[in-house]
Amino acid sequence: MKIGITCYPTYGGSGAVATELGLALAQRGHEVHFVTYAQPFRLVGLHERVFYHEVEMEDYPLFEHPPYSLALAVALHDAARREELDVLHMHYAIPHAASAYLAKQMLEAERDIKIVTTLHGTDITLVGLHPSFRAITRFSILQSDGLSAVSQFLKDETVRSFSVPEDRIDVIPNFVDTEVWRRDREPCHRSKLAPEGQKIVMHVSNFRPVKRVLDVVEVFAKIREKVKARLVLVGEGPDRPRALSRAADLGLGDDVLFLGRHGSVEELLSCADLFLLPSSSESFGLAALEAMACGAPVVASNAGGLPEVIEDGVSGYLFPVGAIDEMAAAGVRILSDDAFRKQMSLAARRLAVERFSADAIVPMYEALYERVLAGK
Ligand code: GMT
Repeated sequence: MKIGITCYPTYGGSGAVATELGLALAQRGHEVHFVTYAQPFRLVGLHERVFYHEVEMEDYPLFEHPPYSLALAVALHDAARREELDVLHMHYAIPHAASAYLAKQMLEAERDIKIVTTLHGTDITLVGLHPSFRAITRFSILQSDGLSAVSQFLKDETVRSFSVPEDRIDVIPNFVDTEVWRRDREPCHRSKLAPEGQKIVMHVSNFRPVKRVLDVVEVFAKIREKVKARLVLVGEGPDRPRALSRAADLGLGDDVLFLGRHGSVEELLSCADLFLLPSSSESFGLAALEAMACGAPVVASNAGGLPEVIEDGVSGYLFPVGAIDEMAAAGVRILSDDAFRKQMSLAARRLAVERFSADAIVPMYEALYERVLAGK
């Protein structure tokens, strides 16, 4: 098959999954064309059957808000015609599904190109619900030939909030490359991250309010009262200054390390002893899955699709949003008992490999493409 993929190319789980999917599909013999405004951040190196088309934007003084959705529609239309694409696979509904719909209409006289849209999270639970987007989000979802959601939670939310018929949405969970995301990779940064042999607590996100990074700092402060540990924060975003200042107020000093954005998160996660994800909402929690694949137990909130990823008491612990004391107590339990931590680490890795490997998940997308191409 020839597949066009559009995603947000900068940091973020949906762009990461879309890129990993494209690479995995190319490895399985398909031709993949990324159509995005910048090179997807996980698309590094040269890969057979993988191509990148940049969306060109005209910078015209009249455009206070340049119409990216239209430029994307044209780029999708052009790529589809030139490369004879079979399927346009849109990751994150807004505005990608609407742009793909326009491209499909522009091509209509020649042929019927199929659109698959994967719903990722706030396109359904937050942004898509805003009155300025709701109608177009629903319309473009319903116009897609195939739909997938990354968790049952997200499917249910889409059915509830947008009245999309249940049988129109497949649940296809996110996946990880378990060869890349694994424990004890070389180079291992343990000695740099925790030079005095401290336990390593990690959090990776885009530091948006939904991630509750202040809770990460509060939980860590309580853990540190009982266990010699360091908190490694990876990523960048609006709540970073608040987290920094809270860490300073709590007197955490050098025990909190802000690394900012990092190109090889797998190298860092492979030496994490505990991962924290206390988000207020999370349709899936790709970062938690990546941590599990790296053998890090996860303490997270019992929100959204996280219970579909983390098995409570097996690969980590789940608590109500904001339950800082309980999260800290679970963290202390994991970090202060080596045998118990090892057991949880192995279970986390096993779950990631058994349920969320590329081999388990990519065929589900292939089946979805085949179904829409067959007009079913
Ligand atoms: O929807 C978003 O907030 C952005 C999106 C992203 O690009 O990071 O995150 C969502 O998609 C990820 C990949 O499927 C999921 O792992 C995240 O849980 C989800 N974020 C939220 O639901 C808040």
